Amino acid sequence: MITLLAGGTGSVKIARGLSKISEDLAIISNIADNLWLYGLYVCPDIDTITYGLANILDKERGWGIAGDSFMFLEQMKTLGQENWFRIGDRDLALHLVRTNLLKEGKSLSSITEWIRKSLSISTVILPSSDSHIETRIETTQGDMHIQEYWVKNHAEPEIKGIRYDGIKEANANTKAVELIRNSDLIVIAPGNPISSIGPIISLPSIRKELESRKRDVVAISPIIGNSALSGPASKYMEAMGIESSPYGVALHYEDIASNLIISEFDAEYEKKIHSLGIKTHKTNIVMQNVEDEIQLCNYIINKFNSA
Ligand code: FO1
Repeated sequence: MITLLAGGTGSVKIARGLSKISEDLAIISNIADNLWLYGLYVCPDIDTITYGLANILDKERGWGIAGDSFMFLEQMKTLGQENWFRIGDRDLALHLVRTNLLKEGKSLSSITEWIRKSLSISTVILPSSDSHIETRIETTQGDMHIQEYWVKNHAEPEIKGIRYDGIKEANANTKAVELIRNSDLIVIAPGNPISSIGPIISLPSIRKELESRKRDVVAISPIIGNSALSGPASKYMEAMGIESSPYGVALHYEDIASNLIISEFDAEYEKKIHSLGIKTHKTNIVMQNVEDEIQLCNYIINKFNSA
């Protein structure tokens, strides 16, 4: 059994690849980029993984449904509403259903389970917590929700700090903790270490379980050289005082992972990473097509899940 810790756009390729190879895969999904919009509860990372596994994801954008239209959003603009966060017409259905079920008192995890079954997804998708946790970016232009920083403000304001509001009060999903305890292999997706994986591994019971399973935890670097494979990972890492490099990634996961998969071009970082007690494994980590996804996933399974 394999458990994957995942964000959204940076994690969906490995999620899709592993789901094709392993019938016994479960995904623990980040929830700290969730937001309330127009009275709807939107869960971008859960939805990106859901659409990716249902084969309806817009692969070019990395979020939303392929071929979706945005007429609802145009009408919202006509009605004087902000429209910087692009909810598609078909995507809207999921947010409506989820919000209604939440209002009926259902938990986010039971709703996510119901949705993935409705879309005939065999891989289990588990929110890391049923509580609301929110990544806030403190900038020179004020304190804002991560989506406001990334989508509305195009990651332009200077970052002063990043925090996860609600993390202290939140309980980790007990099923997620059990999954980590019982899996043969735990994979950390090449998602953003601060905004995607950070809020999952900062939940104390998940962190504790990962620490005790460290030997079976393998992380995939989202950084090659000093650059992120996608999104603002470098920016957030530097803002948190973490070097943007495979070594910085290793430092961030030092307590919870014993293996790090890095690019074949990053041999220069190996010695420093080994000094942390983390083994390195070099292969192609750029997934440009389905073949690349399968290649990386086969590499992981053959190397770490042969037991
Ligand atoms: N990302 C954008 O850059 N612009 C958008 O307008 C946008 C809309 C959106 C709608 C639904 C959804 O599930 C995701 C969406 N995303 C959008 C992606 C999202 O902002 C981030 O990429 C993830 O939250 C990163 O973890």
